[in-house]
Amino acid sequence: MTFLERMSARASEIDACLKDAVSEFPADRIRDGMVHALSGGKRLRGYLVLESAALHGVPGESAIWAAAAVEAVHAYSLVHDDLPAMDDDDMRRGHPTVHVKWDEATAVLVGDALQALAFELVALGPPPAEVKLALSLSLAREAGGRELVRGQAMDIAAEVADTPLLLSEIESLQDGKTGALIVWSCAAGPVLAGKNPSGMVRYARCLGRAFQIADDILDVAGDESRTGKRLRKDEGMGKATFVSHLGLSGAREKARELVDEAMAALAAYGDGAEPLREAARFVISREF
Ligand code: GRG
Repeated sequence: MTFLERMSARASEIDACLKDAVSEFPADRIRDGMVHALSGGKRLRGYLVLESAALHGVPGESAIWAAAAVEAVHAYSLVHDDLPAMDDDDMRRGHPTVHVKWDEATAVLVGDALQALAFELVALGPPPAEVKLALSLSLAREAGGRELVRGQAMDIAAEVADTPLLLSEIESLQDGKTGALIVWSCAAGPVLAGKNPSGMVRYARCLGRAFQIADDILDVAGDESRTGKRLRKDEGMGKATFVSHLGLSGAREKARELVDEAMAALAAYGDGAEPLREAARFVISREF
């Protein structure tokens, strides 16, 4: 099976879990918006949950809830990021964004509902209560004002800053905006297994940074029909990125170094970590 086939098989499992969860909501426009926002996407974060879980001997039926949960948080963050008050995008995953298809109030509420759904999913899963508590606490920390929201706020502030951000500030911004959910996803496997997550966290930090650099490169050199979202926006919006700092070839080189570091973090895990190695190769070669 190729990596893309494996990621797509994992995506089908995650989609089934999300579909079941959302089908229990009242049939209204918020539910329609949730279904819309959850449709499509690579499910890379959910894939990382399921593969880090498999690597630690956790069965798929225990890990699927966490995989669906992180995809619900990710979908919420995209809906809110697309709002006119943030990145102001009209296309996501090849379809109109939620506020374009409905309106801004609906998009705010759909995002709110998706974020709450994530914690419901973690709580509903079969793992022992203390494991679910650890997952909820870490998800609240990664998705909240310490990480994801902090990174997004820095990203918005950088657009109007008088001086360009330092490279270390760009890293901090991106570790929050992009890295936090990737770190949570990779740590979920060892947390579910009651093991130490530090090796997975090391891998995830490098993967998250490489993933974001690839995203910045796609903004400059990608194809909208492949990414399903608008490109060539970063420069006009004054975004602080690795490409704005290092140029295209410098950013590509940096992404390759990060993937090497991610691979080194997996060295102790043996052959079972191959699906995670493939994810690292994918993040910098991807066209979507
Ligand atoms: C609103 C608190 C808040 C945060 C928003 C999602 C986000 C943070 C910003 C979107 C812009 C951006 C470049 C985010 C970095 C993460 C990223 C590259 C998201 C897209 O992830 P993919 O490519 O998307 O995995 P799919 O659609 O495949 O799930």
